[in-house]
Amino acid sequence: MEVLVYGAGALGSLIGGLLARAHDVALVGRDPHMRRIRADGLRIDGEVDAHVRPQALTDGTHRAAELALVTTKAYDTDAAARALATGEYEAVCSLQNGLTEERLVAALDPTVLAGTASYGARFGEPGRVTCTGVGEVVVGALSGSPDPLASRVGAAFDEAGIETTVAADMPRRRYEKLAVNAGINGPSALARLSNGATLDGPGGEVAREAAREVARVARADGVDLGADEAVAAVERVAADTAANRSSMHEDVAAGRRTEVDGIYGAVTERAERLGASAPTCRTIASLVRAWELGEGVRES
Ligand code: KPL
Repeated sequence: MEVLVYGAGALGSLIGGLLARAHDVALVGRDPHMRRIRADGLRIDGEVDAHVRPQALTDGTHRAAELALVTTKAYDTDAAARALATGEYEAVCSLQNGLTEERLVAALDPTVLAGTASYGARFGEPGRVTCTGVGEVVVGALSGSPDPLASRVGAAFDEAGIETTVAADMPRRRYEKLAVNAGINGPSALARLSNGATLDGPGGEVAREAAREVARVARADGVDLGADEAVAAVERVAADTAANRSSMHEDVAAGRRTEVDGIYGAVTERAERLGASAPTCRTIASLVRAWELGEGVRES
């Protein structure tokens, strides 16, 4: 399959690199990472060892492929959609944090699939990415109905050695992933703790409450996600990635803008629209935004 991976951060580089073991992959990212991949290929180390040679591009406009995978930070979704709108794809699939798919649907003609990836990835140096945890990918239609395109994408991932589930319950899985991100990312970034230590310490109750709030918003949106299920998902992911730092913790440690709007903004906007309350998520969002303002990586 021809795949364009839009966003060559840690996860995009890892998934793109794994797919390149079996498919014709073009990665879109920034220099010097792209320049190094063009010169020496992409090296994957850690729990997977591979050296692959995907095409490395710094411009994703006017391309064609069967599948475009969107792996940018949530705040770069609109820019990704503008670039992808100039190309030709049969399907577009998001593997991002936050509920970004609706923004892709609004801007693009091809079918937009929802996806989640539970792989751990850390960006090392240009041309190299470390796999800190082998996970799985889940893809499916946004509507939650069985979808032949999702099955083709799932088969292509499997062919590349990536364990993949083609799910017919993506609406619930998207909210469950949002609960995991809302539970772990903000508290771990604010406390500067690993995922496991975040849940084990005083931040654990904040994390669990944030997850319960996401489950409440999901139910207000007609999606059957119980509070206990959401908390169990947070606890499971925190245990599976106990030694890892969340992506928001990495962003804060590096003095970078975070995905606060993509994750907590999505929860609080939906909560407001659907008449559900999410005060813990709102508080976490305010604290992270206050940090971003103080750091000068946010305008207002
Ligand atoms: O997706 C993640 C992230 O760090 O953004 C989790 C699941 C919380 C793993 O750390």
